Amino acid sequence: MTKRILLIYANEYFLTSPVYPFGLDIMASFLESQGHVVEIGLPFLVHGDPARGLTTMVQEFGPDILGIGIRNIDTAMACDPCGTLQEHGISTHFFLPKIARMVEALKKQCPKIPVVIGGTGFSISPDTVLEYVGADFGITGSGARPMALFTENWPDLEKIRQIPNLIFPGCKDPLKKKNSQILI
Ligand code: B12
Repeated sequence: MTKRILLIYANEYFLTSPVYPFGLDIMASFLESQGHVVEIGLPFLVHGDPARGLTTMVQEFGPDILGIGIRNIDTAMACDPCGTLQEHGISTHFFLPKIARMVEALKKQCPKIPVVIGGTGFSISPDTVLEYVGADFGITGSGARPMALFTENWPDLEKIRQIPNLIFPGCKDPLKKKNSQILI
């Protein structure tokens, strides 16, 4: 059955140093080849308030499933003069608070749309990032095939929980977190 998937590039740094969403593009091509309708959304680009940017996109596109690509957790710089997180003598720009606010706004607007997160930023520390941003599911490593399985099987939770590399709140299977494929 054809489903509508909105893939969100949650990369605020994209505005400072533009980096194309290659990962989401690969996923979109694969999902389209399986007969689904996919759109890539850039909420940081279209709206000063990314949470409102996202909710507007959701209203316009009407997705069955929402995927969020988290490329960066922070700038990986310990002495960032514009750092938003200043602790233990370091200053870095921390990207997750705005992503958590996007998920919160979406959950208020459409609580039934499942939110799946992925991307290198997420895969660095899957449990912690999943909990921090409040998403329903996370897929570590390469996302195209697991996301297609998710799309095919949603909303059958029993089948969804068998998907390789997929985690969810309370998931206790350590293998799910170790199976990630190397990205490059
Ligand atoms: C190449 C690279 C760069 C190049 C990019 C060049 C270009 N034109 O694209 C340059 C040097 C410019 C760069 C800059 C930066 N980078 Co860089 N970069 C990388 C690197 C090595 C590869 C990224 C890549 O293109 N991967 C290939 C694509 C196809 O894969 P992908 O996007 O990850 O997508 C796959 C999966 O992640 C997953 N996926 C992705 N999205 C989603 C969404 C869902 C829903 C799902 C289920 C799955 C999923 O499926 C995709 C397909 O398989 C990674 C390390 C790595 N091994 O990934 C670091 C990495 C992403 N970069 C990092 C950082 C920090 C940065 C900078 C912030 C550094 C800085 N201070 O300037 C900037 C940010 C730039 C920006 N605008 O985002 C960190 C991020 C970690 C963190 N601490 O947050 C990484 C992980 C390196 C590291 N180990 O520290 N980077």
